[in-house]
Amino acid sequence: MASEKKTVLTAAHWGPMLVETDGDTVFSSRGALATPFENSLQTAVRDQVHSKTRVRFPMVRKGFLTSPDNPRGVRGQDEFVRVSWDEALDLIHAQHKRIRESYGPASIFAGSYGWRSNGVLHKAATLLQRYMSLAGGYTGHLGDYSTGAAQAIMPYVVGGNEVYQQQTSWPLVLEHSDVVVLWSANPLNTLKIAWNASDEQGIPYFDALRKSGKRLICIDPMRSETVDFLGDAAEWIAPHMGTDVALMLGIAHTLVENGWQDSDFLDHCTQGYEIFAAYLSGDSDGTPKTAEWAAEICGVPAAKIRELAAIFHHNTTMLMGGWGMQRQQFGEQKHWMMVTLAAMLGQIGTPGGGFGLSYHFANGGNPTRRAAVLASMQGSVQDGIDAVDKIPVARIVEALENPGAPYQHNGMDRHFPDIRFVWWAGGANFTHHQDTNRLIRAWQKPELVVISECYWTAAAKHADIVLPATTSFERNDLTMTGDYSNQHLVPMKQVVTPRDEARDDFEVFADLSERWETGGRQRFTEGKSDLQWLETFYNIAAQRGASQQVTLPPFASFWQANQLIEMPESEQNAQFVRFADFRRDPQAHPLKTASGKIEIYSARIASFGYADCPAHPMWLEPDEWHGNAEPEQLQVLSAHPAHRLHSQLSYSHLREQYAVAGREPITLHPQDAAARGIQEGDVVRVWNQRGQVLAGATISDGIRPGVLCIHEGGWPDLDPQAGGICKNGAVNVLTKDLPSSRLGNGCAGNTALAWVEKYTGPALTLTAFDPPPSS
Ligand SMILES: Nc1nc2c(c(=O)[nH]1)N[C@H]1C(S)=C(S)[C@@H](COP(=O)(O)OP(=O)(O)OC[C@H]3O[C@@H](n4cnc5c(=O)[nH]c(N)nc54)[C@H](O)[C@@H]3O)O[C@H]1N2
Ligand SMILES: Nc1nc2c(c(=O)[nH]1)N[C@H]1C(S)=C(S)[C@@H](COP(=O)(O)OP(=O)(O)OC[C@H]3O[C@@H](n4cnc5c(=O)[nH]c(N)nc54)[C@H](O)[C@@H]3O)O[C@H]1N2
Ligand SMILES: [Mo]
Repeated sequence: MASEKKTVLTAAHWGPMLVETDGDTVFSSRGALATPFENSLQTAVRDQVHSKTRVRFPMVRKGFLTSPDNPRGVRGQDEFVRVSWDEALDLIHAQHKRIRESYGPASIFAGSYGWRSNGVLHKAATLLQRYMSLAGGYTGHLGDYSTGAAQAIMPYVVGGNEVYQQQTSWPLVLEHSDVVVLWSANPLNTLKIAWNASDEQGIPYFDALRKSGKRLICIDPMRSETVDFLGDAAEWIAPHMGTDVALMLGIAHTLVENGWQDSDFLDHCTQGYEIFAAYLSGDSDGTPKTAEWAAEICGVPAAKIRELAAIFHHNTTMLMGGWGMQRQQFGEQKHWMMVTLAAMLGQIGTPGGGFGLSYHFANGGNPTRRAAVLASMQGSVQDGIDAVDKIPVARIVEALENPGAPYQHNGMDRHFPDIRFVWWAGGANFTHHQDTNRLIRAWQKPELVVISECYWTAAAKHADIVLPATTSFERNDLTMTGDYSNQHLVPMKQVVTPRDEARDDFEVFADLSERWETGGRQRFTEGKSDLQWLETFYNIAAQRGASQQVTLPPFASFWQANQLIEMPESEQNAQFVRFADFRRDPQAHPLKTASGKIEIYSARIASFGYADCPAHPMWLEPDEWHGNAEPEQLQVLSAHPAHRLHSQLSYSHLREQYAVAGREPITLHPQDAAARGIQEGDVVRVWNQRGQVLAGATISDGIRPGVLCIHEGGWPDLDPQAGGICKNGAVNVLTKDLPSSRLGNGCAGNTALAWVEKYTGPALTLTAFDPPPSS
């Protein structure tokens, strides 16, 4: 029941927020931390809670409900029928049991990748896996869509994944770096969020950089929001998409031409440079990787490439690598070559020099605090059975298509499981996966698809059973801010009562566990309510804090107070330099690589014999790129969006800030637009052999000619009556579903070509955010 207005403190991936509510209706929301840089995502709580796109009741696809053992109809084209929670859970339980007993635990895919909502208790996929561990195991996933290539290659090269590790601290970068290069990174967008809640310190550091007078260079086919933010302080260099390895090789070759490579560092701290050097000079393959050679491939003039080599060599240079360029075919080569270039410059392990792969994500480089760090819910119950098999996360469609087939992953011979039951909770796989039409075909194969969702996403519309989930504003939780900094501990108190029949994933899986003979609610919940779990996680934080001289108040008074706790700074951590010990004494502080050194050549990788991931960084021509485009084809860039997190918040008022002609915007260079008779605001059709979408034209010289950008995260809205065209502009309808390589099997969403024309067909009404037909 509505009562007095109050302000509740909570948090999302996009930071701590204050929400105005009467306990039933959300009126407004805003950031809770003092920062001069407004984060648009923080204004959408009202829409998140009250959206017409919410799933209101448990729903079952009609053709499934009529005969659950032998379903009729086509997923995605059927009506839905409202059922009670008990009916829905009984139905799931009976089918789950049948499938598990017939085909075993590996036939149940609960890998369920996705960004869910932030919080240490209500972790949707983790709770799903906890239930499945109690039921006897499941197939899980390996890696992620974000850094599938980089996180696979980096352990061979530098002994850790680098992408999720703390960076040389920002105060040192601001003090010591002369040159900062943002290579395929757009922090102004990507720092709006973190895996936990954002600590919101990242953009102020980039602001300080902008005002520092240092030389700033952005290498990106698109003039990103970051380039605009840095303004005159930065130079924008726009290579063809997917050609960064060639560009880096051209720089590396110039270093050698001038005798600028740091032989001392290469001798002491790296392994296999000579083999790479023979490739660089052309001794091993007959092609010297000169600046001129590189210019031909990447489209950056040779003189500029030589200039970059000189700038990097003569200055303390920090190469900040983002991840868009590794979400590509041969993505592994990108950061391997970047580390190789940094090694040749010889500045790795110095304050302000070297490379960093997480300055653009979760505010890497914001120094780690002395902190009381929260514990969080685990994905298995005591004596449960965890994942019995795992598939590389972005190979899900290949797995559905080829049950039992052999495949290679990171040096391992593996076989795809025979998946019969898919449950997704907390992910939007119909927007996040490549080649949507191929996904839709493969998606017909399982016997049962269950989706737990707050909203009618395309995945929900293609399910058999849809369970309405609460948003994080309808339940109690806790979070830290800063994936690296641990800057704050934040209460996430329930803001409003759950809408309609939405329930917490936690309660749903507890109820299903009660139906399982090995389970019982008791085994799933360990006899604890939500608040008792939160108190447990908080008390573990208090113990962890005690060892760092951080004292927390008792849980009850903390929970009552509706205030966040800021952790004290650590002077020592503010001086953190990545690889400093290794640089000082590589013998005493070896890296966790095969040789203990930075591997520019990897004997392990050589032993795998992968043509798509050779044993040292190498330029390889992608299947689809500028160099083999058919006439009129453009390269498809699917960068991460400014005003949402992937598909999350797509339905909110923030859409007004970017939608063009009511659809996802497509950025085209004036030359490419003019050649096609396209004007600002036109509806255009974008297509290739895999599918077609409508999008709204934005014409800008802020993109390299020959490249189009449609941001990832648009909701698919395929119209079977109109040739299957996507009316909203979901970019993954166009992208190719191929692995980065057999090493990482990462997402390669940024490797694709497509044609564009002005759309002249009948007007098609957007239905992406409408619930499906139901009875
Ligand atoms: N072409 C192309 N494709 C890409 C990318 C790209 O660059 N280009 N980027 C890739 C990357 S890096 C990533 S990380 C993925 C992102 O893919 P996802 O992480 O799958 O994307 P989200 O939109 O964040 O999906 C989260 C879903 O969880 C739901 N949800 C939120 N809270 C809860 C909850 O409490 N319970 C339940 N049951 N559900 C909840 C939301 O409504 C939403 O639908 O996309 C990938 N796809
Ligand atoms: N606001 C917001 N923030 C987010 C997200 C979001 O959806 N919205 N997603 C979060 C997640 S899960 C992740 S993984 C990170 C993603 O972080 P990133 O992967 O770094 O983000 P992207 O936008 O995919 O790519 C960064 C930049 O690389 C450029 N780029 C693409 N291809 C190439 C290329 O071939 N060469 C070069 N030089 N540049 C290229 C793009 O134009 C873009 O400006 O962001 C996180 N932060
Ligand atoms: Mo990601």
